[in-house]
Amino acid sequence: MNIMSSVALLTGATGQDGSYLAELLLDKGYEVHAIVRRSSTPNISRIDHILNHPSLADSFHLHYGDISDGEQINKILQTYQPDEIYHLGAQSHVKVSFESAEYTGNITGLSTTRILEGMRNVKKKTRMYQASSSEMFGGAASPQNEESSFIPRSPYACAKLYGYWMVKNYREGYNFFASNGILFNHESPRRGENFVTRKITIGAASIVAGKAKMLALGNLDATRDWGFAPEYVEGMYQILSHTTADDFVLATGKTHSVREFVDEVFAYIDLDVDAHVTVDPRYFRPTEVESLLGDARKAKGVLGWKPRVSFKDLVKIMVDADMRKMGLSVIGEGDEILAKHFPNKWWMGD
Ligand code: NAP
Ligand code: G4F
Repeated sequence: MNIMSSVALLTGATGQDGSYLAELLLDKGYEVHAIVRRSSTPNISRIDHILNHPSLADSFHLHYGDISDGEQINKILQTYQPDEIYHLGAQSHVKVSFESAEYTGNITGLSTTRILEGMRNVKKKTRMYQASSSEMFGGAASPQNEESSFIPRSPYACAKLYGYWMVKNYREGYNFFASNGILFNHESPRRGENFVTRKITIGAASIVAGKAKMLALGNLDATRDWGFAPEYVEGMYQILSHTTADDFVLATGKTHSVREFVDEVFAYIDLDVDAHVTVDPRYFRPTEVESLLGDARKAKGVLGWKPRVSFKDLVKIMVDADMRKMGLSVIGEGDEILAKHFPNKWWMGD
């Protein structure tokens, strides 16, 4: 353990964003601690490569814990006294939140209070990042920025809004350095398989591989502001490195429908959408967020944060990765985009 390193504590390190963020912080020389829940099947596939890395593994420490367990969070905070906490752990699936509303409130909402309360017992001035979400805007008019109304349209969005306000309250009430990153959708080859972008890229690759014939989706008309996840974790780091605690929207400023995402994926690998895509009402939500479009001018102006990967680029990166994972030959434009925008790529592999 290097005594001079800054210490970061992550929740959600086994997820898409947490795995990229762990790599980013380790690359910057941090000692990284992660709270990981015990599961009967392995849940560390996204961070396995870090745990086996010859030079990074020694600075990366996993601790069993659940973000429903305030006592364990307290213990870990007391023991490791982190300089920075990135609270990314959540039940993060919007559709699931309608089926598990109370659970989502507990995990996605109340966990933020557990972290903030734990911080009251830490002696040093710890900085805390809260993974807030564009879902909180819900039905608000586009484009959405830090001044927009919040009109949450799911139990998930309500839980995230609770966490958002707790962060603001502790910042004002206790002078905490606690910041909300209000992130619009961001995707990658590590995206969970039941979010729509990844479901589409895996679905298309499975059709090419002859493993599936059809891809069933829900609402194709919803639009989202989709960016590339590694750029968004860079933004998280910049938010906590800023001189003052504040709230920032991170987004690309472009919105596209689910249908456009399908069209782009299928065109890239020369598949016929009509022959393979169906709509199944099982995937509809009781209340839908029809359109999200972010205005990230504040993050650009104050932090200098600006995403480089376009919608079309994102599609190619994700399709190439899923084709490769299925042992298929790849077109390779995604690899070229990564090489162009990230010549000194700090994350490892897909
Ligand atoms: P993700 O891939 O679903 O990861 C969620 C993480 O939370 C996983 O590591 C998961 O662990 C962990 N977790 C869930 N329940 C837990 C519990 N009870 N105790 C401990 N850990 C638990 O999510 P993501 O896409 O990386 O997103 C990261 C955060 O940003 C989330 O809070 C999400 O709501 C928020 N967000 C995401 C986006 C986006 O577009 N990706 C946009 C805005 C905000 P397991 O691996 O064990 O399941
Ligand atoms: O990919 P999604 O499930 O993402 P959603 O609901 O926008 O939430 C994601 O982004 C939020 C940020 O805005 C995060 F806070 C949250 O944690 C998560 O990462 O759905 C996107 C859209 C929706 O309109 C949905 O109705 O795609 C539509 N959709 C259409 N067919 C589908 C499907 N979504 C899923 N998951 N599966 C489908 O088959």
